[in-house]
Amino acid sequence: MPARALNWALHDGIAVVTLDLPGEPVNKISRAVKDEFNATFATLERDPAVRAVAFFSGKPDNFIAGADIEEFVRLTSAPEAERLVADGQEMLDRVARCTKPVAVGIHGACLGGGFEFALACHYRVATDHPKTQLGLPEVQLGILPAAGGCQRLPRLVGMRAALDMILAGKVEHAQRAFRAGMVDELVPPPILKDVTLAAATRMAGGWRPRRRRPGGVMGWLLDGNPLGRRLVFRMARRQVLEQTRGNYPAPLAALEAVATGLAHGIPAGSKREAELFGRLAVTDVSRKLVQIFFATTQLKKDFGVPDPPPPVEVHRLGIVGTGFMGSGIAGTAVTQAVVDVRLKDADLARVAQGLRAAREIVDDRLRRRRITKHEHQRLVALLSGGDGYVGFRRAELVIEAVFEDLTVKQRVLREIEAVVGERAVFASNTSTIPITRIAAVAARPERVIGMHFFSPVPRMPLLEVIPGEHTAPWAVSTAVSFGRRMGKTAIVVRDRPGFWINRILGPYMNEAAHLLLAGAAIEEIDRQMVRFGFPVGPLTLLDEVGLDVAEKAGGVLHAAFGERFAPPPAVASLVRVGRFGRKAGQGFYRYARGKKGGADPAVYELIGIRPNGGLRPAEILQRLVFAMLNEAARAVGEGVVRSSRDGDIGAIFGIGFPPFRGGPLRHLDDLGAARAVSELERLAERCGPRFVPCDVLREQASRGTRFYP
Ligand code: 3H9
Repeated sequence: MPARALNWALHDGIAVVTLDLPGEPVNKISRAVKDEFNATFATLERDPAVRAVAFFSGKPDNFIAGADIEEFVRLTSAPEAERLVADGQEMLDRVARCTKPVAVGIHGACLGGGFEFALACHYRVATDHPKTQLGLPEVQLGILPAAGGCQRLPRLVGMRAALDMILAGKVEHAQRAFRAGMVDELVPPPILKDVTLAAATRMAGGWRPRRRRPGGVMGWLLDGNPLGRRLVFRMARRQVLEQTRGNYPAPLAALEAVATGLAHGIPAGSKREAELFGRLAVTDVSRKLVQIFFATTQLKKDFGVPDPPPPVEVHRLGIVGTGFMGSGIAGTAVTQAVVDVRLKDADLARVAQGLRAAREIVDDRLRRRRITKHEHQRLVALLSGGDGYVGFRRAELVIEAVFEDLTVKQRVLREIEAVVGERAVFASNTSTIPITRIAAVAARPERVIGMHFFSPVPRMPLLEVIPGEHTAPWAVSTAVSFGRRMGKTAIVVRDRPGFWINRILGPYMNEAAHLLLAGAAIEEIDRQMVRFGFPVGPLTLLDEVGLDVAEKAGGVLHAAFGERFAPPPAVASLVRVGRFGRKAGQGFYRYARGKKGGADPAVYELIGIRPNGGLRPAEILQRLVFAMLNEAARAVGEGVVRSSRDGDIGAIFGIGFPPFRGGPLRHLDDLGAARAVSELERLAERCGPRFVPCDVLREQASRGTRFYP
C-alpha cells in the first residue's frame, strides 16, 4: 500500500484533515490523490462525530500546486483528458456539496486545481506570508481552469475580476486575493490553524459567512445582466485576440467556459469546461508550454557545473557603473535579493542619477502594492553609493556594468581586485566580450565570470552566466545562485563571442537590415515577426536595444565569425546621424515623450532606398526565421549552450522567441532537419552564402537525428 496523502483526526467535533503527498516537495492532485479525497470526504460525511472539516497542507511552504501536470503529458486523446477533468470536477463538487461545512487554511502556493479546491470549500483563511499566492495559471500551460474555476471564481468575486485572473493566468499575493474577496480572512501564519478551526466550529454551529455582492453598482450593471455580460465578453475577447494574436487558444476557451456557466448554470458551464480542457490538453501549444514549465523547473536546480560546490552567500553587492544597466541591477538586487548594494561611478552626479534610477525600481514595487511602506523604507536604505570604492571591501560579489570596451573593463577589474576581499567574485555584465579576455589581466582569474543581464533588468527574466577558461566552479554556482535570488532564470553558456543570445540575434538583426535594403518596409518586416509570435519585430527591438549598442556588438561578432556576420550598411548610416533608437527619440521609428510612433520615412532616405513592396511576406518571414535557426543550430554544435533545453529557454526568456513554438531548437525539430537544410540551401542560392546550412543541421538531416530525443 502506498503511504497515504490525506490524514485526519478529530478535535472537538472538527475533522482536521491534512494533505501531505509523501516523497514530493509539493502537494499536487493526481488520480490517486483524487481517489483518497473521495474516500476521505465520504467517510467524513458518514461519520456522525464529525460536525465540520478544517483542511490544511502538511507541506511547510506549499498548499496545493494544482493538478499533477505530469499526468497531462501522458494523455493521448481529448476524451481521455475530458474524463480526467470530469473526475476532478466530481471530486470538488463533492466537497462543495458536503453536508458538513469545510473551512480551509491556506499557507504557500495555492494554484490551479489547488485554488479550485479552496473555492469549493465553504470558508477560506489565508496567511499574509509572501509565499502564500493564489491563482489560476492554467492558461500559461495552454489549458483552462477546469475543476470549476471558471464557474466558482466569477460567482465569488464578480465576472470582471475573475476574467482578469483567468485570462492572464495570474497569480496574486494573499493580500490582493483577500482584497478581491477570494479569501475570507487574512492572518499571520502562527494563528492560521486556530482561526480556521474557529471558523469550522462556528459553521458547525450553523453560522454562515455573509459576503458582499462583488463589484458594486458597476458590477451589477456589467456582471449582473445578460446585456452587460455580453459587452464585457466582447471587450475581453477583443483584448485576448490582441494579446495572443490567435496563437494561444486557451484564454478564448476559458472565456467561453465562463460565459456558458453564467448563461446556463454551473452544470452546463462545467461540462463545457471539461470538453474544452479535453481539446486543449492534447494540442501542440499546450504540450510546448508544459515542456517549458518542466524545463524552467529543472533549471531552478541546475547550477551549470557538475557536482556544484556550495555558492558563496552574497550579503553585500558592489556595482561599478551606474548607467541604465548598473542601476537596473542595483534596484532589482535590492528588491528581489534584499542585499546591501553599493554603487560606484566616476563622479557623484552619475552616482546620484544611478541611485535615483535604482530607487525608482523600489518605488515601483510600492506603487504596485507589492511591498508595504515599511518594506519600501527598509529596501531603499540598502542602497548607497560613492565615487570611490569605499564599502566594496566586504562585498562578496561585484558586478561591473561599465562601457562595453575591453580596456575599460580590464581597468575596472584591476581596481576591484585591489580593494575586495579574497573570496569576492568579479562579474562582468558584458554582452559580447569574451570573459577569458577580460580575465587575462586578473590576479585571480578563477574569480572572474560573466553575468549578462538583459535590458530592462527588472523586467527581463533571463541571465546568461559565462565562466571564463579559468573560472572556478564555486564562482559559477555563486553567480547562478545570486541570479536566481534576483528572480532570474539563469543559463550557463560557453565563453564564445556573443554568448548564446547575441549570437543568435546577430544574423537575425542583420537579415532585417538586408531586407530593408532589398526594399521591404519597416513595419512589414516587424509585422511578419510579430505574426510569427515574437512580442516585437527586429527593427523595434533594435530601437529598444539601441542601434549604437547593436552596431558595437555586431562588430565583435563580425570580427570573430567573419563574413557570415558582415553587417549591411543600413544600421551604420543611421548611427552616424545619431539615430540610436528609442533613447535618442528616433531610430527606425519616431518616439515622442517616450511613446513609440510610426515608422520614420526619413530612414529610407538616409539609407538610400525606397520600399518597393517586392518581397512577399512569406519570404520576409522565412529569411528572418532561418537566419536565427541556422545560427542557433551552429552554436549548439560549438557547445555554446549546455543543452537544447538551455538554448530554448534562453531564447524564449531572453528575446521572446514564441513560447508556443517551444524555442528555436524545438522548432527546428518540428520542421525536421531535412526540410531546414533544403530551405536554407534555396535561401543561400537566392540571397548569398550567409544562409549555407550549418554542419549540425546537415548531419542531423543525413542521420535522421534531432535536438531532442
Ligand atoms: C491544473 O491545476 C488544472 C486544473 O484546473 C484542472 C484539473 C482537473 N504538477 O517549482 P518547484 C513539481 S494545472 C506536477 O521547483 P517552487 C516540479 O516539477 C496546474 N509537478 O518548487 C518540481 O519537481 P521536481 C496549475 C509539479 O517551490 C517540484 O514540484 N498549477 C507541479 O520553486 C518542485 O517545484 C501550476 O501551474 C504540478 N502542478 O515552486 C503551478 N507543481 O522536484 C505549477 C510543481 O521533480 N507549479 N511540481 O523537479 C509552480 O508554479 C511551482 O512549482 C510552485 C512551487 C510555485 C508550486
